[in-house]
Amino acid sequence: MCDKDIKKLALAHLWVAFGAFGVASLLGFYQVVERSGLIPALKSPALYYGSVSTHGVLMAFVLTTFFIMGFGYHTAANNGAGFNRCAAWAGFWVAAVGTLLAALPLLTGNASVLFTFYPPMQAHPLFYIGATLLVVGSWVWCVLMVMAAGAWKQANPGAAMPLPLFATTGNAILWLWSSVGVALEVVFQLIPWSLGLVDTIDVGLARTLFSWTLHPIVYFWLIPAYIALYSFVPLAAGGKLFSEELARAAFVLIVVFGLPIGFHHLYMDPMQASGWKLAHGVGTYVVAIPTLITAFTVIASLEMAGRARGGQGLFGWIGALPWNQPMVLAAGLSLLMLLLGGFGGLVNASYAMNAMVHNTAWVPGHFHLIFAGTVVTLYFAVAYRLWPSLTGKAFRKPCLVLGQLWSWFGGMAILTTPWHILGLLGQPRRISSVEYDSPLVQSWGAYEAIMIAGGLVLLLSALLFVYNLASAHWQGEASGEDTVAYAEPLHPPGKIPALLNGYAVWNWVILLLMAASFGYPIAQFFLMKTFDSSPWGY
Ligand code: HAS
Ligand code: CU
Repeated sequence: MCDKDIKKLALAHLWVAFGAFGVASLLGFYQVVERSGLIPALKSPALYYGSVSTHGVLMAFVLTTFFIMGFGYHTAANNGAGFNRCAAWAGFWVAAVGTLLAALPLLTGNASVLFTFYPPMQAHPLFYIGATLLVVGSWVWCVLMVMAAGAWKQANPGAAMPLPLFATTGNAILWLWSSVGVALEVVFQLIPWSLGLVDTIDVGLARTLFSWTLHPIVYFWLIPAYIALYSFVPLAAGGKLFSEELARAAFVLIVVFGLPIGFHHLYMDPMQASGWKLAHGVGTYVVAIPTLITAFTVIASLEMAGRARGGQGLFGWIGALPWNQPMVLAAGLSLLMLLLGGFGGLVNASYAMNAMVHNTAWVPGHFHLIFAGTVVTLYFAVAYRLWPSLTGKAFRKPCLVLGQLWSWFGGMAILTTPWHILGLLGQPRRISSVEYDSPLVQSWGAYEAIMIAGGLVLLLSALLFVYNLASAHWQGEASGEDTVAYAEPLHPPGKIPALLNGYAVWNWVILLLMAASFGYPIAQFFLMKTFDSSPWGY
């Protein structure tokens, strides 16, 4: 029989997530040192590519997926939505076995294809099979979350679904839609090709299918962070959520508009026409709107809380907020990183300006700031929030919790500022070193050195995070906390319109938008028959 305890289920997921995070952080530090070339003994392009591939897969796929599943199960159970715990454990084990299978070729240098694994780079079949199992495990989670929400609605006809449950369901639906692209690519192209069943595949089609997944996957990572901003932050600040309706609208907009816009990753690729790229570019600007709504609603909630605590004047409320609360501190730091990381995203999304930054160090600068910065900081805060109730133990030294959040912010600032500058100075991304000598290449040296300092601070902060969790879990004193509370809205929503209380209609809208934005661009590979080198003609 499987274990039905929700706390054990959530903890198992979170420990896999944070274990992967710890290993990936070590690799990250090695990479900044290797790239700088300052320690010649550590210079090894082969090791570098193996390391950066493992780092990317662990951070972008393992940390995120396990965190999202664990937090999602916890959210559903704490909001009165039941699901089959045995199926959840089965999903956990499928995903865990997939991770282990993918780790074998990664750690032996047989899957040095980076986290985007674009062909014609080829990995060992085990890598693709392991990644597929990780996704299959996450599908179990998606189906359980959708069913849990459906059962909740049946049991509470006409009632407003709790906001965290509504958002978690939206994330499950988003991921089901998003993962279809990469699943088609892996199952019909990469696995047969890596097994030698077909000689060649159309890399244009592969990149198009991957772009179907690549943009919405970042919102799959982001939604749990926004759940924390809406559902935990106002309460931790001593206030209420400014508007629940706006929060729901933001989640719906992310789910619907996050999907049909992946071509902003393909602006510089030749196989799609400019009209399609421009259309996806316009959609990319639309999907910034829910983030602007989120910033507005969360900052308004914080302002109300600050004023209720006696803050005066235009900005006095900021100082009045309880910055010693990890959740409040994490919100402030992550909003600052979102401001700058989001600005970088808007530069990327501009069809014209993308030419300036594409495939330069600017891009890892962007996604470390917004993902590793904003999103992961809020993952930390969620872990700190849930830990006392999940483990029943309190943190031994609260100052170490705050210190960890500050050091992660500081390290991220030190790491990503030079990265953005290096991008503008033309340094390519995805390479271990540039061999030619020129004044321009020499000018990169100082920034590379600063990045080592950033990487070191981040490594120490990552280790401190794992230490904080482990020491509380195994050596902490009883916390006395059993449940987790969520923020109340300022005006309790009376009747929520059906469109903001479920996704049935939105699924049809998504179907239409996806058919319009990806239908012909994918069909062209079959209609035009430019290459006819595989048994299926692609
Ligand atoms: Fe991105 C590439 C565009 C958001 C992650 N992105 C990436 C890659 C990753 C990634 C991993 O259009 C690399 C993929 C690869 O390896 O090839 N991104 C955007 C845009 C947004 C965006 C427009 N990205 C994200 C998020 C991510 C993420 C979120 C992870 C979680 N991104 C791109 C593009 C590329 C790209 C191109 C391809 C680049 C290329 O050429 O390869 C938007 O969603 C961002 C919207 C955000 C804003 C910010 C609003 C400001 C706010 C702050 C308010 C705070 C205040 C301070 C005022 C517009 C919310 C208050 C402070 C207090 C203390 C109270
Ligand atoms: Cu994107």
